[in-house]
Amino acid sequence: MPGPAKHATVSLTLHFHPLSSFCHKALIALYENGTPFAPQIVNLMDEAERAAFRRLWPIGKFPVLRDDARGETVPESSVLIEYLDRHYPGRTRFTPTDAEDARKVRLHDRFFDLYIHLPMQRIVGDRLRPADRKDPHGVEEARTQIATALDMIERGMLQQPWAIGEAFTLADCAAAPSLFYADKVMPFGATHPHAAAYLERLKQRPSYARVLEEAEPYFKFFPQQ
Ligand SMILES: N[C@@H](CCC(=O)N[C@@H](CS)C(=O)NCC(=O)O)C(=O)O
Repeated sequence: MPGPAKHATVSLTLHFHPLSSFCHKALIALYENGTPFAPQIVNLMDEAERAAFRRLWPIGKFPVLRDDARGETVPESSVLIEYLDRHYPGRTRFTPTDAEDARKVRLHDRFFDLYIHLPMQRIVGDRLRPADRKDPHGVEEARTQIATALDMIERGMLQQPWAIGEAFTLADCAAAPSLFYADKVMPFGATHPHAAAYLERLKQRPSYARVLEEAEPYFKFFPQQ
């Protein structure tokens, strides 16, 4: 189980699932700074758990962070990470204080979410559809989108370790799960060596290595085809 055991002083609860890519993004941020939190795995296949989760966040998508100390419910991975940075800061700062640097970080965060992560989800989602409800055109569009984005990453990662330079930021939290799962549906090691080396660095990062280790027992549920 990720995170420390729940005790009286832990005000943060993360509602998540270990296989969920957007939850990986939030977990990376929590593990980067050793932020104490109580992990709450949500099984969306269970009607009661799904209903309880939707009472917290009617959109029904995780991760969602509940902060009892501040009386806040914080959905949306990017917003959640900025919330942690503001109210529970640690050694790794996810959004730079300089406004121009922060703009670059947010642009890269949007880039990874919108042009790698969401199309990757679309491809995986199609694998879960019934045979007569497939969307080959949508999958083709998603593949083209990912290919374009990978070309951009390949050029961008020529000379720097992390998404916007020397510092690990929100953008890298977004990059890790999106590239990890994109590589599963559209392996890019042979075509995009710099993007692949970046993914390897992300996987070696202790925070993401821990997320992946904890997700390991669940990977058998990932649809391979
Ligand atoms: N924009 C959201 C996306 C979250 C999202 O898509 N979560 C997926 C798991 S990776 C989910 O909850 N899927 C369950 C569902 O849609 O029923 C974020 O950044 O947190």
